[in-house]
This record gives sequence, C-alpha cells and structure tokens, in this order.
Amino acid sequence: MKRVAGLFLIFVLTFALILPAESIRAATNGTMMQYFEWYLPNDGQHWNKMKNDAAYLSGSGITAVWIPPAYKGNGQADVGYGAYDLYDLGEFNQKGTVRTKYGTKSELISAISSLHGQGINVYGDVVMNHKGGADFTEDVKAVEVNRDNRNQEVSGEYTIKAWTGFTFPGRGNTHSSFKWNWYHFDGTDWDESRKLQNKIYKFRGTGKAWDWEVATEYGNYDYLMYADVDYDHPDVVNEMKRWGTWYANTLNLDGFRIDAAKHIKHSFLGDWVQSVRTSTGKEMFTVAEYWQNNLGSLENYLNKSGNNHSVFDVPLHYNFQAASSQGGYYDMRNLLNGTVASKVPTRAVTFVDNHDTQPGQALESTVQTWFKPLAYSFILTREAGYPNVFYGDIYGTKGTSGREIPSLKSKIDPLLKARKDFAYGAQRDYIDHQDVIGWTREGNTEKSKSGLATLITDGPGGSKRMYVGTRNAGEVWYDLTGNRTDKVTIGSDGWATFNVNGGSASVYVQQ
Ligand SMILES: [Ca+2]
Ligand SMILES: [Ca+2]
Repeated sequence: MKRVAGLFLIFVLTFALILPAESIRAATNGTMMQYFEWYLPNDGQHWNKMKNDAAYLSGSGITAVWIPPAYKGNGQADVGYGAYDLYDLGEFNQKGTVRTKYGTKSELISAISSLHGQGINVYGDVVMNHKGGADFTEDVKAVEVNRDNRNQEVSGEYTIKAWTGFTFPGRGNTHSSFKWNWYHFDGTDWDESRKLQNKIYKFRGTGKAWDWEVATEYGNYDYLMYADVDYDHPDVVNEMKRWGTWYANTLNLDGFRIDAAKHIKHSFLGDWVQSVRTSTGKEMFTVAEYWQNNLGSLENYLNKSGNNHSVFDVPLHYNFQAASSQGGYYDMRNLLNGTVASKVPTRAVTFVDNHDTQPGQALESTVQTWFKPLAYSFILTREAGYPNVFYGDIYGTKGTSGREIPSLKSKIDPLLKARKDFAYGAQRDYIDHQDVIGWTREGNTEKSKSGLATLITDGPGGSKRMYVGTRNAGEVWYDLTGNRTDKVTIGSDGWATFNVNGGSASVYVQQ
C-alpha cells in the first residue's frame, strides 16, 4: 500500500472502465456472464429477474449466461451445490418446497426462452460430484481415512449409518426411475449412529475405491462433501449421461459449467461431455471448474478429460488478485504468467471473480475493487480467452456487511461495448513496463469502426506509443471509459501515443 497510498483515493475516484473487446468465437465477440452471486435472496424471483434482464444483457454485449444449479438442493435456501434431486427443477414438493431458491421450473423455462429470443445462449451448472439431503440412512461397511492422506486407512472396518438412500418420494418415477443406494457412492463424512466430527469414511465393498484419476491433493481428492458419487459404477455412469441429455433437452441448454471437476474422475467427464453432445446433436460448449492455481494441473486435467472442453483460468484470477493487493508494486508484465490464456488460449475461460471468490465465501480471494476495471479491460479487450463477467461485479454482492462488492455496472458496461464493437483484428502487445502496459487491436472489415488501444497501470499514470494499424490512419480516437478526455489522432503510419491515469485503465476507440 505504500507507493499507492496517496494514489488510492484517486483510484477510487477515477475508477477506470474496462473495455470489452476481443473474442474469437464468432463474427461478434462472445461474452459469458455468470448470472448469480452467493448471497442472492431466497425469494424465488431470480429466474424472473433474469427474464426481465434479457434485453439489457443482449444490448450490452452478453452472448451467453451461466445460470446457477437449477435443481432441488438440500433445502429451499440451498445455492444449488448441495444437490439433492437433479430431476427436480422446481417442479415437485420435495425438501419442503416446490420452487428452488431461484424460482419454479416453468419460470426458468420462460426465462430461457426470453434469453434465446435475445440471441443469448444458456449454460447449465452441473453438480455431479456429490449428493446431499438423502431420504434415509443405510448401514454401510466403511473404514476411516486420514483427512490429509485419503489413501491411508486409519481404522478397522465397521458399520456406519450413512445418508445414502435417495428415492425422491415427492417425485416418484417421473423423469427417471433411478434410485440411489450406498453402493452408488464411494464415501461420506457423517455417521448418523456416532455423530463424530471431522471424519471421512471410505465405503467397503466389491470394487470400492476412491476414483482415479482425480486431483492429487490430500493423496486423492475424490472426496469433497456429502455422499460422494462413485464413477467406477457403470449404473451411475449411464444414469448421469442419461440425466445430462434430459437436462439439456428439458431446458434447451446450449452448454454446461461443470462443478468440482477436480473431485470427479477426469475420464468420465470427457466421456460425459461427448455423450451429451452426441445425444443432443448440439455443440454444448462446456467449461469445467478445476480450482487449482497451477497451470500444470489444469493442463493435466484437459488431457485426462479428453481435450474436449474448457477450464476457468484460475491462475489469471490469482494474478489479478495479487496485482490488486500489492499497492502498485506488482510487476504488470507478469499478469499472464502461468495462465491458461497464455498457454492454451482456446481452452481458457477468463474471469475476475465468482461466487466462491467473493467476500465471505470458501475460496475468498476477491480482486480489490480499484483493480476490477483493469482486470475487466484485460479479459474483455484481449484476444486470448472466452471472458466471463460476474453478476456480483455488475450488480454488487450481499451478505457480508461492510465487505460487499459494489455495483460496477457503470464501469463494466463501456468495456462490454468495447468488446462487442471494437475488439477485433490483430493484437499487438506492449507488455513491457512494470506499471503501464498496453495492447492494441487493428480491427477488421466486418466491424466498420473496429480497432482499439488499451492502457492499464497499477502505479502512476503514463503514456505509451503504440501501433494500431494503417487502416486506422487519420482517425480521431477517444477513451471509451471516460477516464481520459484527450483525443488521439492516429498517425499516417498507424502509430499514436495514448495516455492513462494512475491506477486506472483507458480504452481508446474511434469516435
Ligand atoms: Ca470409486
Ligand atoms: Ca468425487
């Protein structure tokens, strides 16, 4: 905070806007939005809000939304990750409620129809690692394992009462007659007969073992929470593929976000994606949440899951967080170090924050507010990666008095516009200074005014001479973010000098 202590207020006051730009997915750049944050109210109105938001989203440049888990969780207030019944999309009276936290199945279908009507794709959240809220316990033979090394058994075999029986009495056999029993799972962390804390139980039985390959943290990170689904069981594999097709067809989904991928047998996930693509006949863009700040682990996941879907660029998020918390002393040349966007750009979904990294959540690592416009200008105006904008950054977050993310809509909207209208064509990097870095896009002939120049700095303001292409020669460009008011005339040689304020971002485009 030292060097920037005096500048911090200026950062807040000037708050750079980010520009949107770039995207390689179509004639118009693709931009995804994560349409929820953790602390949305449990009022059943979220699907309705999303429906009413469709026109704004489309107009601002959002081309796809990732919706929260749409099925019945372990109670009405469940965010969705305590998944109970994947076939109950707010349709049956189960867990004391018909609707989910977000609304009813019919409201969701109506909202998706409105999004499609605005040309926006919809990606469903897929929670397949575990099941919560079982209907009854079963007697299961199990051993305790060491929490820090799940390959190490630390007790003899004995019988526990595990919450592993799922018959879905409120739904019966509608949509699926599959019932879950203990042998469809690998383990749990609760024995109802002894009620001991901090245990992990591995089930015993023919063929029972933690799944492989999964992440290697704690020896084997198959187990995360609740009753852990066993992807060595062929009936489970078949049922989940069948469900994936049903989920996609019932909601007319265009893709998926896979939850907790590092805890799920990687080869199964590749097969599952391929299976649903084949059975639906659709592209079904898919991004997996593999939460590890390690490029090698992410590349290993891509390889072991068949190289057929994308991953969130977790290392880039942590680079943003580090840069935002070093008070101007971060070396901005390092922002791309160790990122998916730099190594496997076609598989990178870039993002700034999400429902897990926001204040108060399990993986809290929130990018500081002053840096968000810089981070969004980075993911929205550069060529590499498919950017994802967080609902909590547009509308603000709740639930952590005094520490919420404020609404940054007025800062992000111009950057989305930059992405939609200007961030096209060849990119030139000027990532050559510890504070002020920049890049340009030359534009293309399909988008008449396209082309841009972005500058960001975590320290003092500055300027940089950059090439934007002779096709833009003679044009007068201005800062779409409003942070700078000077006009820049592009030279006949395609070069010009651009300026940026301290702790800020500027994105110059044609007037
Ligand atoms: Ca297993
Ligand atoms: Ca697992």
